[in-house]
Amino acid sequence: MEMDEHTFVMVKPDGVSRGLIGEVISRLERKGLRLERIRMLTITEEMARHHYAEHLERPFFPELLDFICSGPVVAMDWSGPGAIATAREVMGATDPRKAERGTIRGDLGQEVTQNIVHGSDGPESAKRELALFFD
Ligand code: DAT
Ligand code: MG
Repeated sequence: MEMDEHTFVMVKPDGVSRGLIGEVISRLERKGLRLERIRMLTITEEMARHHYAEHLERPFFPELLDFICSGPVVAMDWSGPGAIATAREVMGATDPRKAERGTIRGDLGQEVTQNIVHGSDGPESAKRELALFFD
Protein backbone atom coordinates (compact mmCIF):
# COMPACT_ATOMS: atom_id res chain seq x y z
CA MET A 1 0.00 0.00 0.00
CA GLU A 2 1.14 3.54 -0.75
CA MET A 3 2.52 5.38 2.29
CA ASP A 4 0.28 8.06 3.73
CA GLU A 5 1.46 11.57 3.06
CA HIS A 6 0.63 14.72 5.04
CA THR A 7 -0.33 18.10 3.60
CA PHE A 8 -1.14 21.50 5.01
CA VAL A 9 -4.52 22.97 4.02
CA MET A 10 -5.86 26.31 5.21
CA VAL A 11 -9.30 27.89 4.85
CA LYS A 12 -8.43 31.53 4.13
CA PRO A 13 -10.20 34.55 5.73
CA ASP A 14 -12.76 34.77 2.89
CA GLY A 15 -13.66 31.09 3.27
CA VAL A 16 -14.12 31.54 7.03
CA SER A 17 -16.21 34.74 6.73
CA ARG A 18 -18.37 33.22 3.99
CA GLY A 19 -19.17 30.17 6.12
CA LEU A 20 -17.28 27.70 3.94
CA ILE A 21 -15.21 25.90 6.61
CA GLY A 22 -17.56 22.92 6.63
CA GLU A 23 -17.74 22.86 2.83
CA VAL A 24 -13.93 22.64 2.52
CA ILE A 25 -13.64 19.98 5.24
CA SER A 26 -16.53 18.01 3.77
CA ARG A 27 -15.06 17.92 0.26
CA LEU A 28 -11.67 16.72 1.52
CA GLU A 29 -13.30 14.10 3.78
CA ARG A 30 -15.55 12.83 0.99
CA LYS A 31 -12.48 12.41 -1.21
CA GLY A 32 -11.09 10.11 1.47
CA LEU A 33 -8.45 12.27 3.13
CA ARG A 34 -8.18 12.18 6.91
CA LEU A 35 -8.21 15.29 9.11
CA GLU A 36 -5.36 14.87 11.62
CA ARG A 37 -5.02 18.30 13.29
CA ILE A 38 -6.95 21.58 13.12
CA ARG A 39 -6.70 25.03 14.69
CA MET A 40 -8.23 28.44 14.14
CA LEU A 41 -6.00 31.51 14.36
CA THR A 42 -5.37 34.93 12.89
CA ILE A 43 -2.07 34.96 11.00
CA THR A 44 0.50 37.58 12.02
CA GLU A 45 2.45 39.48 9.39
CA GLU A 46 5.58 37.58 10.42
CA MET A 47 3.88 34.21 9.92
CA ALA A 48 2.54 35.32 6.55
CA ARG A 49 6.04 36.31 5.41
CA HIS A 50 7.29 32.81 6.33
CA HIS A 51 4.32 31.00 4.88
CA TYR A 52 4.49 32.88 1.55
CA ALA A 53 8.31 33.31 1.52
CA GLU A 54 8.52 32.30 -2.17
CA HIS A 55 6.18 35.17 -3.10
CA LEU A 56 7.83 38.04 -1.14
CA GLU A 57 9.06 39.79 -4.29
CA ARG A 58 5.91 39.30 -6.38
CA PRO A 59 3.85 42.39 -7.28
CA PHE A 60 0.75 40.89 -5.68
CA PHE A 61 2.48 40.20 -2.34
CA PRO A 62 1.25 43.34 -0.46
CA GLU A 63 -2.36 42.54 -1.37
CA LEU A 64 -1.88 38.88 -0.46
CA LEU A 65 -0.34 39.85 2.90
CA ASP A 66 -3.19 42.25 3.74
CA PHE A 67 -5.78 39.65 2.82
CA ILE A 68 -4.29 36.64 4.58
CA CYS A 69 -3.96 38.63 7.85
CA SER A 70 -7.43 40.19 7.56
CA GLY A 71 -9.30 37.68 9.72
CA PRO A 72 -9.20 34.19 11.21
CA VAL A 73 -8.10 31.20 9.16
CA VAL A 74 -8.52 27.47 9.77
CA ALA A 75 -5.20 25.61 9.58
CA MET A 76 -5.30 21.85 9.04
CA ASP A 77 -3.09 18.78 8.70
CA TRP A 78 -4.59 16.23 6.29
CA SER A 79 -3.23 12.77 5.51
CA GLY A 80 -3.77 10.06 2.91
CA PRO A 81 -2.07 8.40 -0.05
CA GLY A 82 -0.88 11.21 -2.34
CA ALA A 83 -2.55 13.75 -0.01
CA ILE A 84 -0.60 16.74 -1.37
CA ALA A 85 -1.72 16.30 -4.99
CA THR A 86 -5.18 15.07 -4.01
CA ALA A 87 -5.89 18.14 -1.86
CA ARG A 88 -4.77 20.42 -4.70
CA GLU A 89 -7.06 18.58 -7.14
CA VAL A 90 -10.01 19.07 -4.78
CA MET A 91 -9.07 22.79 -4.47
CA GLY A 92 -8.71 23.50 -8.23
CA ALA A 93 -6.50 26.01 -10.06
CA THR A 94 -5.16 29.10 -8.27
CA ASP A 95 -7.43 31.50 -10.20
CA PRO A 96 -11.07 30.56 -9.55
CA ARG A 97 -12.03 31.95 -12.98
CA LYS A 98 -9.83 29.26 -14.54
CA ALA A 99 -10.52 26.48 -12.04
CA GLU A 100 -12.71 23.61 -13.23
CA ARG A 101 -16.27 23.21 -11.99
CA GLY A 102 -16.38 20.51 -9.36
CA THR A 103 -13.40 21.99 -7.50
CA ILE A 104 -13.64 24.24 -4.43
CA ARG A 105 -12.24 27.29 -6.22
CA GLY A 106 -14.11 26.58 -9.48
CA ASP A 107 -17.46 26.19 -7.76
CA LEU A 108 -17.18 28.79 -5.01
CA GLY A 109 -14.54 31.40 -5.89
CA GLN A 110 -14.56 34.53 -8.04
CA GLU A 111 -11.08 36.04 -8.07
CA VAL A 112 -7.46 35.10 -7.51
CA THR A 113 -6.63 36.79 -4.19
CA GLN A 114 -9.72 35.61 -2.32
CA ASN A 115 -9.52 32.01 -3.50
CA ILE A 116 -10.88 30.39 -0.32
CA VAL A 117 -8.23 27.79 0.38
CA HIS A 118 -4.49 27.08 0.49
CA GLY A 119 -2.80 23.70 -0.03
CA SER A 120 0.90 22.79 0.05
CA ASP A 121 2.46 22.39 -3.41
CA GLY A 122 5.01 19.67 -2.57
CA PRO A 123 6.60 17.57 0.19
CA GLU A 124 9.07 20.29 1.24
CA SER A 125 6.45 23.01 1.54
CA ALA A 126 4.07 20.63 3.33
CA LYS A 127 6.74 19.90 5.94
CA ARG A 128 7.64 23.59 6.34
CA GLU A 129 4.02 24.79 6.50
CA LEU A 130 2.91 22.09 8.97
CA ALA A 131 5.86 23.00 11.22
CA LEU A 132 5.02 26.71 10.97
CA PHE A 133 1.38 26.22 12.03
CA PHE A 134 1.58 23.25 14.39
CA ASP A 135 4.99 23.23 16.14
P1 DAT B 1 -1.63 28.40 -4.93
O1 DAT B 1 -2.37 29.06 -3.79
O2 DAT B 1 -2.58 27.77 -5.92
O3 DAT B 1 -0.53 27.48 -4.47
P2 DAT B 1 0.47 30.32 -5.52
O4 DAT B 1 1.30 29.63 -4.50
O5 DAT B 1 1.08 30.53 -6.87
O6 DAT B 1 -0.94 29.60 -5.75
O7 DAT B 1 0.05 31.76 -4.97
C1 DAT B 1 -0.26 31.94 -3.61
C2 DAT B 1 -1.45 32.85 -3.52
O8 DAT B 1 -1.10 34.15 -4.02
C3 DAT B 1 -2.65 32.42 -4.35
O9 DAT B 1 -3.46 31.48 -3.68
C4 DAT B 1 -3.34 33.72 -4.61
C5 DAT B 1 -2.21 34.72 -4.72
N1 DAT B 1 -1.81 34.90 -6.13
C6 DAT B 1 -1.13 34.05 -6.92
N2 DAT B 1 -0.94 34.53 -8.14
C7 DAT B 1 -1.52 35.76 -8.14
C8 DAT B 1 -1.66 36.80 -9.11
N3 DAT B 1 -1.18 36.66 -10.34
N4 DAT B 1 -2.34 37.92 -8.74
C9 DAT B 1 -2.84 38.06 -7.50
N5 DAT B 1 -2.72 37.13 -6.54
C10 DAT B 1 -2.07 36.00 -6.85
MG1 MG C 1 1.23 27.91 -3.45
